[in-house]
Amino acid sequence: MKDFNSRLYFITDSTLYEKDEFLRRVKAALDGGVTLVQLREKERTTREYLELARAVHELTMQYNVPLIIDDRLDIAMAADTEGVHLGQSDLPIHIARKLWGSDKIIGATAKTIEQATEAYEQGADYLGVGAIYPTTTKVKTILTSTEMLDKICHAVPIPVNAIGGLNKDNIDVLKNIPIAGVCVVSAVMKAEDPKKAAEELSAAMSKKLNL
Ligand code: TZP
Ligand code: MG
Repeated sequence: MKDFNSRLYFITDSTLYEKDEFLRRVKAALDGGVTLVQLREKERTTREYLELARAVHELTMQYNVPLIIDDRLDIAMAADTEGVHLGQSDLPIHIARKLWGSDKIIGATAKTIEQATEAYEQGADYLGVGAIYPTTTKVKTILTSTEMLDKICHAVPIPVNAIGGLNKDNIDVLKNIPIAGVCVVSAVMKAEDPKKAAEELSAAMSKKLNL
């Protein structure tokens, strides 16, 4: 069943921690109320990615929070997660949709109205747009203006999330832009207390963005 809420979308980075500590942090983020989790691995072998996907999926299923796999439809299918997130150099959305069916969550990255419209028309369920601020997370990206984010939100009828350098102290910049939520890596992953970080970010979103 395709039922998801991208309000507080937590994207993981396992590179900084041993496996147990990484899983402990993912669990803490879930305890803190994140509504969607993405496993994002760039360096691991296929086997390692699959193994970690299964371990994280065991956790997310306990919280009824969908798990999205970054970049790799094969891993998402093999681990039977709820979704996959595809960038502009990954498998095209329409092919992933054809391969995986209509029930799964397929997210796309978009930085322009053209990319957003194309992803929507090909069957994407949500969009990630950014980077809004410079980010310390390892990523090949350029900044996207809040004006472009606003235009993309108005151009497509699917949920749009802001991403990139966002935290509880700087989300005001998203005020009055009809985003569905925010995506964060560092703000939760690198926090001393990931549960508290997720709770505080959630509270700031309610207060500052009416989300
Ligand atoms: N895409 C655009 S920015 C980004 C991705 C995956 C990383 C966001 O990480 P952080 O730590 O929340 O800035
Ligand atoms: Mg990706």
